Amino acid sequence: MSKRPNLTIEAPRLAVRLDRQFPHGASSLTHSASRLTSHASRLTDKGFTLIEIIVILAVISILVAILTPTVLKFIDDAQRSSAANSVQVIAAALNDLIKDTGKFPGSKTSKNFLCSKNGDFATDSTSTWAPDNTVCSNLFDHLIINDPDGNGTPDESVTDYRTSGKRRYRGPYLSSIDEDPFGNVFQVNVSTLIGGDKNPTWVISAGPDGDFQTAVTDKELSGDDIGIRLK
Ligand SMILES: [Ca+2]
Ligand SMILES: [Ca+2]
Repeated sequence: MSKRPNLTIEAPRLAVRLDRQFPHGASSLTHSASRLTSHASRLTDKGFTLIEIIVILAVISILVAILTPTVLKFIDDAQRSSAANSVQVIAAALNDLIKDTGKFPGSKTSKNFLCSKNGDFATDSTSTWAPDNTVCSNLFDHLIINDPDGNGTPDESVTDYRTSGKRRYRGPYLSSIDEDPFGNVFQVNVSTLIGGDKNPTWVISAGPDGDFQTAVTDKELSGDDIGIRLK
């Protein structure tokens, strides 16, 4: 059986505790209410800031979703434009080399292709391009230094382009040759310049997809390949 509280004794005790809690009566209660309101206001402020952040993040996400395709297309266009410019520059330099020396680069090397020094070898759906350096003479050795035999000794009178006479090597024809903008080597099917070969001679990049769709014997470009014909 529970013990009932003695109200006669508890009432004065409660009065004493209230006096201790609110010693200034109504003014103290008003002050306490004000503090509660302030605290609530701060909480509201924090909640509003959070909402603002969420809204900003949502706006940023929408902008990224809208702008990303545009930016990617801009980058792709810039890379394709760079590759198109590079094949033209390499082709012009090869024409200058041929005009100066009176020699086709293919006649100065036993390899069927010229390839830029840096970069990976693109995959090749046509199976007609150089798969690796074993069949590539370095464009660097023709257009930047006079060492088409690639033995590391430029300007050799017999194996390299002539260095004297009216028809002689007047390079360098370029300051540098990098890989294409997609990380692969530029290729030139240079053997087609000699021996009355009827096939076209391409200076070519495999393009953004890193795969050749244009065969060595094709007269027109295919896929996203980027190239220019020397003949
Ligand atoms: Ca040499
Ligand atoms: Ca391609």
